[in-house]
Amino acid sequence: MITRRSFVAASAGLAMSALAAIPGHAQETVKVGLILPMTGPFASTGRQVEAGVRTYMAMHGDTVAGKKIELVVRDDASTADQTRRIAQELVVNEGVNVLGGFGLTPLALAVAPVINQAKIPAVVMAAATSSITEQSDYYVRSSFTLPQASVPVGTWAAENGLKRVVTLVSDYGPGIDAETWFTKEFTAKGGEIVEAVRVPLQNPDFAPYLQRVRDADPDAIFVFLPSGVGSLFMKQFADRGLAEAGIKLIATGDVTDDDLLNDMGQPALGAITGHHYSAAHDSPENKAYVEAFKSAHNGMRPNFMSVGGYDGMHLIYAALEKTGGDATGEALIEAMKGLSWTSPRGPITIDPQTRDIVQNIYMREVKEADGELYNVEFATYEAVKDPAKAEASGQ
Ligand code: VNL
Repeated sequence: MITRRSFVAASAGLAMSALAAIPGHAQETVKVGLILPMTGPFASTGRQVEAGVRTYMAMHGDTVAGKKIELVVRDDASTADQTRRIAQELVVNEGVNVLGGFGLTPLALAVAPVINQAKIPAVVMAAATSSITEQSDYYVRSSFTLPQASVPVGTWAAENGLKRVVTLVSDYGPGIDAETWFTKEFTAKGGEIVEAVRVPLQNPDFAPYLQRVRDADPDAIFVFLPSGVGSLFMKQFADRGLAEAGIKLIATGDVTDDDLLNDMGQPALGAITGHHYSAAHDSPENKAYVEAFKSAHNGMRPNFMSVGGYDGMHLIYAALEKTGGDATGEALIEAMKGLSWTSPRGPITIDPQTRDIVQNIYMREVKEADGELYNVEFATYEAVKDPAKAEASGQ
């Protein structure tokens, strides 16, 4: 006997399965949840990543494989507890298909339990400690790693007459990575580390450390500081007279961040850095990117964080195209592995084994052109894999 209640239940079930049978119907929209520091000391990173993502969507539209891409942006104020809480909320209440963003390493690491449970990809667009992508099979990276950027600086330093170097890094994941991998490469090629200084991530005062560096009288100082902190360092570097003392500044490009470089002024001139992106990179893809980015963002200059956002969005679009619009987590993460494309930074690939990015690292010098400061590229190390993982997998 068919009761009214069971009839209603049966037709509701039928309606549900009928909907599911229409290809893509229940999934017309693919939701991308971006979690970024939009306030606090690392707000410039949030602003740049979001602007890179939005520039990608402005240049490539908001429909992929028949799906409309919807962006949800949330501020975690650089607090890992918030990152995790927001990730949970985005998965449960918003039903996001992909997470992205993550301005600093501890913020990226905070979402591992969430993505493991939800089985959805987290595109690491900014954070850059090598080991992040090893903490879950659902991480994939569009930024860079510190070992990847630091080894070429070590090679360059050893091959260009620098013998005695002091290292100075922020005392957390990416800083330790930078110190470890620069040192490994530089000492293997005959260089000597005179002193290794680690400064706190929060509110660093460089003056006392810089006095010590000056006293040690090295040929150069190798520096890693997260994006946003370089201006203060540059000012104290100049105030302490290190350049006049003949101490050369070498660094990863985080220190001469394109967003802040013009404000650093004269003291930054001549700094030698290794990195994956410069606003001055000479390619048609980059010219188009810089122009679109600036015109949509009041003339703001894109930095390396912005291309992490831009390419992270490309990764999501290209994966959706490859799956024919299937936005389930497993399908997307599988589709992301091995993708290659030409970014504004140059050619890049997602290593299918590690889900980490393989890219060129450029050596650059800060120079003045048309009244502005730029990181001008002068040498290229091609298709650099994250060296920390190449070693782990015996490559
Ligand atoms: C990190 C690495 C953050 C490089 C950065 O800027 C950076 C990180 C905020 O992994 O925490 O430039």
